[in-house]
Amino acid sequence: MKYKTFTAPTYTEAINKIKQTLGDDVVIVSSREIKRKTLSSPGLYEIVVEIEDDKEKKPLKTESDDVLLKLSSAAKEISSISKSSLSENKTKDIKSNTKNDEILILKEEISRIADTLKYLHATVWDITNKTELELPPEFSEIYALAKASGMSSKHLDEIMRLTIKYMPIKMRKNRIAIKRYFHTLLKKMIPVRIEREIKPPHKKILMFVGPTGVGKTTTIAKLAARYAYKLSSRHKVGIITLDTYRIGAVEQLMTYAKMMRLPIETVVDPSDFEEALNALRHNDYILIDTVGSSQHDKEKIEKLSSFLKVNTFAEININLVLSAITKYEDLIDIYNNFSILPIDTLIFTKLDETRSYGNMFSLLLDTKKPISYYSIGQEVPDDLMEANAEYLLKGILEKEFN
Ligand SMILES: Nc1nc2c(ncn2[C@@H]2O[C@H](COP(=O)(O)OP(=O)(O)O)[C@@H](O)[C@H]2O)c(=O)[nH]1
Ligand SMILES: [Mg+2]
Repeated sequence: MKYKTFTAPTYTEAINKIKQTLGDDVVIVSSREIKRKTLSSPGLYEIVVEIEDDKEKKPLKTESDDVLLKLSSAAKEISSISKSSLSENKTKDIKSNTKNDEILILKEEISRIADTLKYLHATVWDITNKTELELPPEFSEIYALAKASGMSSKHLDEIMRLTIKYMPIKMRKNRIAIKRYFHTLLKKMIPVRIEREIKPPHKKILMFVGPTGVGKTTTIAKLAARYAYKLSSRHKVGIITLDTYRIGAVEQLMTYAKMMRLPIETVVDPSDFEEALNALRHNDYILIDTVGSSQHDKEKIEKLSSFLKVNTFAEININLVLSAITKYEDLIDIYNNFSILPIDTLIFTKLDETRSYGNMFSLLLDTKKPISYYSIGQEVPDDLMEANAEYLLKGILEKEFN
């Protein structure tokens, strides 16, 4: 233990000096007035404090100090554990039973510390967004995985907070139980729209909207094939394309329609649209492709809403198509801009191009809209699957999947 002397004209000033240099947590050994203040000269106070050897070098505590401190104390723990296990090896007269027990305890302890280090490693890179969330080490692997999956920090922290609050204490020490708990919790949070095959005379009109290039046209081709040929019973499927702006867009869908021998109508304005719907009214499913638009192109999105005002024989179901490789903030931006249309369902595409699905999970949590399908590749018609929560969870909680 070392001592340090502080002097100042008053007792309060001396204390302030100590606080500034060493912080609040100091032990005062002695204090005395060396020189009394007079009219012509200031006084002099002396305070002696006890200091730890390395305390003086770190007067101001920052968040990164905090993380590093935790890191170093975890490292200290590791070294003391390995030391004690070494000295244990040297002691020959310990009963083997006790030894095995102790080794088990040590193993558990080391894995707990490894967890802490993993978590700290994840947070060191994230100091600017660091929250006050105190995370038990057993949660660190899940936290790091979910964070890396692109889930929003807001959601992740809240889920962690609630879990820590409500999870039974006994369960918290078991990492497998924690993982299972999370799996079940997140699964419950994912809204899925189960595919229901329609039965005549019911009809379904599905419109697909979303940014350019996400895979609307490809998904429509896959769905047309699915409804017409792949479900338990075959359905009559018609296609309408409103995507007449982009060169090649109509041809793309025309080619698919021709191959599948499905009727297709092209439409420019709302009055054509009503006609096209009527022309295809004998179909069970009518799939409508739209012009892709940037989420900032309000005019094009508003034009789409004018198509929704026409009279139809069945409600038009709006599917917002989004790509899995879009980050959460952009997904939200896209959703908000398209939400001038009455969005019913979400479809995610390009799940084959990433292994991080947390962004989609967060969007679902924010919008509460159900997902209906995943597009998992470019192959028409095969690379399409019905949405399910398990599939999304792989890209959030499974290390091997990433
Ligand atoms: N890897 C991958 N590519 C896809 C998927 N869906 C569509 N694509 C590709 O994305 C590109 C744009 O698709 P398109 O259907 O024309 O997009 P649209 O502008 O939204 O109609 C094409 O090259 C598609 O083959 C998918 O699930 N995975
Ligand atoms: Mg298209």
